[in-house]
Amino acid sequence: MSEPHVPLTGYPPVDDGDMRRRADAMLKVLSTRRTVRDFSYRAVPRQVIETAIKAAATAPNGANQQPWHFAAISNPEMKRRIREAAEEEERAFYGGRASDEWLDALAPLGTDASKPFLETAPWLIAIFAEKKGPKGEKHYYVTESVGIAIGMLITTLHNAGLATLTHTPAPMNFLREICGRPANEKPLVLLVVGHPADGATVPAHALDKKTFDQIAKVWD
Ligand code: IYR
Repeated sequence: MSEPHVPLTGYPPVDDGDMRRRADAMLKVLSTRRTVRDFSYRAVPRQVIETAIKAAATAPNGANQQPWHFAAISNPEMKRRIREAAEEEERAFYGGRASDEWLDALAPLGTDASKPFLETAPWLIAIFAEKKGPKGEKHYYVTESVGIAIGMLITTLHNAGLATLTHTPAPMNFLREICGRPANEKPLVLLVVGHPADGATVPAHALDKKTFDQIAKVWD
């Protein structure tokens, strides 16, 4: 027997013209998103971060298990510990762990093991994926679900006027310890959030986007 259902709400009729205008407007907003690595010290209200996390948690996910945890950190001592641990991993990465092919692919970004933004930016959001439930229950499509939620988090923060960086020091198990998370959770992304520094730049190659025809084919 199926579970109880309730009527669908939240989809008032929209005509094709409005639909097109709304899609165009969203594309315009998202087209200005850049991955930022130079952050300002300017504070960001806690409430904006909490709202963005609530928006992320509306994401579609496997069997409604909501297999995520968001650890939002503005505490300077925690940020310092995260920077220290991340830079240690990054020194190993840039100092030999990464293949030459990988380092060649990263060269246009100009990144290195130094991660000052982990202390400069007002907020770090560590996103954890609950690989299994707290009692070992099986979870489904965990990486997909949490990945979609992270996309919605970035979209909400960008739409609010904030810059983000998806930072993935590997391995980043230190985040589990610093944030006090249990062993069934795996850190997936460390999202750096704040305002860009005055005069921040981005790599020119980040502006090279594949054309629509390179990424899509439409049958109608
Ligand atoms: N985690 C390293 C390396 C790095 C890897 C990829 I793939 C990037 O798109 C960017 C950086 C770092 O953060 O420097």
